[in-house]
Amino acid sequence: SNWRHSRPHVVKAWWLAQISAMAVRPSATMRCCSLLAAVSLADGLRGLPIPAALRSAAPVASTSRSLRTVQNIRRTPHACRASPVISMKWDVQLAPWQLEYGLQDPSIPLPTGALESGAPAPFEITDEQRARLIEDGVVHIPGLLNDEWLEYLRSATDWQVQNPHFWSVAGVVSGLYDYIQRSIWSSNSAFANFMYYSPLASALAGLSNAEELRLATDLLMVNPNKGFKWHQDNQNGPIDAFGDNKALRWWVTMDDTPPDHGAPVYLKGSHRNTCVSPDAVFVDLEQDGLLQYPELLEFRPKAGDLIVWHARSIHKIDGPSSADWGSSKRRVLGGTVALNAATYESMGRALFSDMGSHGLVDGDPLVHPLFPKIYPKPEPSEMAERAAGRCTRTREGMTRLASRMFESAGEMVSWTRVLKAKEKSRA
Ligand SMILES: O=C(O)CCC(=O)C(=O)O
Repeated sequence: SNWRHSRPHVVKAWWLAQISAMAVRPSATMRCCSLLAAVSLADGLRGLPIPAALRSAAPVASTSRSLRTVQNIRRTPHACRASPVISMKWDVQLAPWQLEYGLQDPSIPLPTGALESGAPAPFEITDEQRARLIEDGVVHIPGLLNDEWLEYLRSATDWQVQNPHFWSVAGVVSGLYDYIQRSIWSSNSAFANFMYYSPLASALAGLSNAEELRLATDLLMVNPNKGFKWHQDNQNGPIDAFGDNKALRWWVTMDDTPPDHGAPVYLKGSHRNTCVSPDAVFVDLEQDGLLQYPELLEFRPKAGDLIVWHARSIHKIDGPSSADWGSSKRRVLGGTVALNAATYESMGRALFSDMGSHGLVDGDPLVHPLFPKIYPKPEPSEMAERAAGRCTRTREGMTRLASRMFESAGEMVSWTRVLKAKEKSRA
């Protein structure tokens, strides 16, 4: 029984050691990349279906208040802030022999009629909602998912957590989330079907008046233990997501927001800022000139709600003060869609959703099964590529990512040197 208790910690320590080795030794990194590529190509074990989770829908609320109020709240001392212990409370099994490496199919039945329609379910967007997105840079759409779709997405998520994929390891080991996995549409057919048939794509098209949408990236995020401080989004896939009318960020929650944490908060109008560098992720409101956007939009979405925003909108989510969601759940599927005739624009960036082989170069039309069309309807040939396991990470794609990460690490080092030299000369 001692082993049973200590096993998760041993496995976690083992993965941490692997990841640290990758970070500090370039040669080891390259070796790991080859290993990761090899296992990503392997067609692994299949998982088994798990019964659906329970649903609880509730009414909607969102509030707007001033930055000053929220800054005061943030300054309130938190109980137990020190040394939070992240438990593997969902008992995510990360032992290498318990992971899935290839395609996964939980065989969860789709809501009635979804498959037959061959297209996303309809969803009406109002003029007021469209105007809010343009004006504020963010909009809350209550009730995107009906009971059937909500239960479907919850079942898919719970199944995924109980059948973790190899690609979730780094995120789960970090403890930032209880479970986190990017490009989940490509490995798990339940999430692919959600993208093809749920009302999500119709809502996004309605908000942007787009005629065509492609999925540029997605991310399953379960329980953000430490929250996510003020930031803009720059992992949007190989597209120009900061451009005008080029992309939309989206976020569908499967759980009600708790009363005192977990609420997405946005700086109203901050999508128009010109002071935050496109490379930045986290921002400092004062130093980055963002106090000119003093109005906060704080949303308290309910299960099944959607939030949509511009990638430049500055936002955050505060985790619980204990940095641990305990037994409660906060399951979210989020991502970015490219609008209309988008082009492939990697711009030399290290992009976590661009780890496959596609032959596209900057400026090419973004037409490839790795960035699947989801509106007005999915493309059967692209769906077949995914189902055959060919929308996956490859050695070429991972080497591309690794080399770009090294390049940006090199840039960062030389930039820090320049900064230090400047500071010295000033002193
Ligand atoms: O929901 C979360 O955990 C973080 C969401 C977020 O800030 C984002 O997707 O940019």
